[in-house]
Amino acid sequence: MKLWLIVRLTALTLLLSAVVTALAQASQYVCADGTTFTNAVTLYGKLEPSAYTVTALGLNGFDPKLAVVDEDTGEEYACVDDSQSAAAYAVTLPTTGTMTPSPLNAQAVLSFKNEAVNAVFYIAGFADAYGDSLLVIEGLSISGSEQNGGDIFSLYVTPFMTPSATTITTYMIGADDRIDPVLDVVDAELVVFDFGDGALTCDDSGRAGCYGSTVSLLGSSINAVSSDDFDAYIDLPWAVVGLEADEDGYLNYLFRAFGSGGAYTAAFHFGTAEPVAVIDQPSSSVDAQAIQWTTTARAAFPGEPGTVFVLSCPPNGAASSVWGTNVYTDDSSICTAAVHAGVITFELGGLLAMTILAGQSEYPGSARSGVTTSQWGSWNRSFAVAPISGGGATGTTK
Ligand SMILES: [Ca+2]
Ligand SMILES: [Ca+2]
Repeated sequence: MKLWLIVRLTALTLLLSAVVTALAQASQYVCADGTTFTNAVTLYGKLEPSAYTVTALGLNGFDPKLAVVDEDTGEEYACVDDSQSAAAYAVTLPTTGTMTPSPLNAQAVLSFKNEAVNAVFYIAGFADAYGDSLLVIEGLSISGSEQNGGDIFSLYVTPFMTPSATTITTYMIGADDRIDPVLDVVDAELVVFDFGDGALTCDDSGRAGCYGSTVSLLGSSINAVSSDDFDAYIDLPWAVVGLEADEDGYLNYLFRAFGSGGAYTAAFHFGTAEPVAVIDQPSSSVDAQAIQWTTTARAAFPGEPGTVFVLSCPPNGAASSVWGTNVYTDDSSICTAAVHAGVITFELGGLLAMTILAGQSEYPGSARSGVTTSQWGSWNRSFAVAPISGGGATGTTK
């Protein structure tokens, strides 16, 4: 298990020389029948010999499709869009509410008889649409005590997930009377992350010992499985996702249990949205608008969410106030936020692409690239920044 994870992380370092491009390429898959997954959300996990049911459900009308592929051999186990078998699938979870049964759900039944499989799960929208979905894997189990490890699933965080208003929430629901689930977000050494606002672990949601703000899962359910208040979930703020993903691009979840283990269901709730602009052209040909280090989006750049501005910060800048991480309040200094995001430097300034985004419910602060940003609660408009090739000292991705 641990070895497999290290292999995964090692493979990723090969991609880091061209982060944005590599991420975009890695999120695509074409099925044997020609079905194309563009801007797919990708999940990796090891499946022991057993039977599994994998279901991708859409929220708010999102129409998901699902492919499951063998990471080692490339064998395609499933490529499905609308599955009659999942049309009546019922889910009630804190972050999804009670989901409306839908014939648009995609479902694959898998069976591995002899040896474990390193599976890759691709989830994308019909006609490349963006939206919210829930991926459910039934048939999983933990054997032995927690000291004997657990199951690792790695979610690949792609650029088009970052601007989504939906946080990434992962559930571990006990499927028998024995198991007491425990869920962690870990690094390559299986050490639980802690960015200073609490370890990324959850034993029983709604109680102390569970990261962030959660409620009990008693009353929740997935398909035929009713949840109880020993079950766990972790709802990650975007800032935490960004901090972790900057290091390796993956969110690595460790599903484990206290005591003797047992059967469980894993579920991942995530959303996708239009990517933050990455403009690929020489800096000399970019028509950028010059701004100052104190300039804010609120004061200088009206526009609807999705509007992109190409801007230029002068050299020898000084920090001004910024709230948030990756996604910033619109009254933050644009240039300072770009330094924090690693797009430009104070010394050299440089070019950046700013995308206006919708309001967020939370803007966590963090210290990065010599800039410490502040935390803020709900704010009605925000922005993200992205590099322009050739534009800044540290923003170049080529
Ligand atoms: Ca579908
Ligand atoms: Ca528990």
